[in-house]
Amino acid sequence: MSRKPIIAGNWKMFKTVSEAASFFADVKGKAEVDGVESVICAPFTALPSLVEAAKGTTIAIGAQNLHFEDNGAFTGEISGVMLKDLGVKYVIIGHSERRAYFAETDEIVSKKVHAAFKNDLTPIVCVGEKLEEREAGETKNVCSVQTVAAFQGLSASQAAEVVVAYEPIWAIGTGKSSTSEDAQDVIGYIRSVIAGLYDDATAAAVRIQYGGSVKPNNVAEYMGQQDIDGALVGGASLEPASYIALIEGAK
Ligand code: G2H
Repeated sequence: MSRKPIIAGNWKMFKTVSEAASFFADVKGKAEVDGVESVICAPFTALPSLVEAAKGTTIAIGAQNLHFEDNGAFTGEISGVMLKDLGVKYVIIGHSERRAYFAETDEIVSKKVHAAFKNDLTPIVCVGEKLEEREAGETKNVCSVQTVAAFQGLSASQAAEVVVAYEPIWAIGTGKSSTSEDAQDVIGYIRSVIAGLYDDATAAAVRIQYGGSVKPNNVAEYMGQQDIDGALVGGASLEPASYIALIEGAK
């Protein structure tokens, strides 16, 4: 089963509309290479203009969150219906920053994954262990629990479309990255968990990214591992030259 590599920039809470436009103008035509899917996950405010700018390019635009209801009295929230209407293709769900700072539980993550599919959005579901969990030898157990919850109630055809991002929390924005061998070990295990939930063919179709201090100079090393299909990248996705280098490095 050949899986198309996917590099997704997670801009987090960075870039105004004009900064996003300037970035896109710089990467257009350059962060587009055969055989690698290029995704920019931007703040909500920048999504309409980015979707417009990305028309006719191979760069997909993603959001970083959604509410699990389609609409309602949820002040400040954005729904899958609204993202679909904009033309957004991907949505990050369950990033560790949302789990830590916004009390997102596995149950909420599952509801959001269903809301994404209901609105034709492809979820990029984040899983990963805290430092103390790693030190306690709980990495695989934590990733298994989070993965099982995220796939809860999905059909095999939906499951095959999910993008999983394995992000060890201690490696996020710290400059400390997991070795590619360690990342492969956990990601291979996550794939085996998905095989247990469905079957080998479904698990073989799921794209699993590594995330956590990925840079242009280490992306190829991760991509060289058999189960690693791309990267979810924060800091190094914010500068055009760096983002282009990440896409080039994933070829
Ligand atoms: C992890 C990652 C992007 P960074 O959060 O999801 O950020 O690449 O800055 O570690």
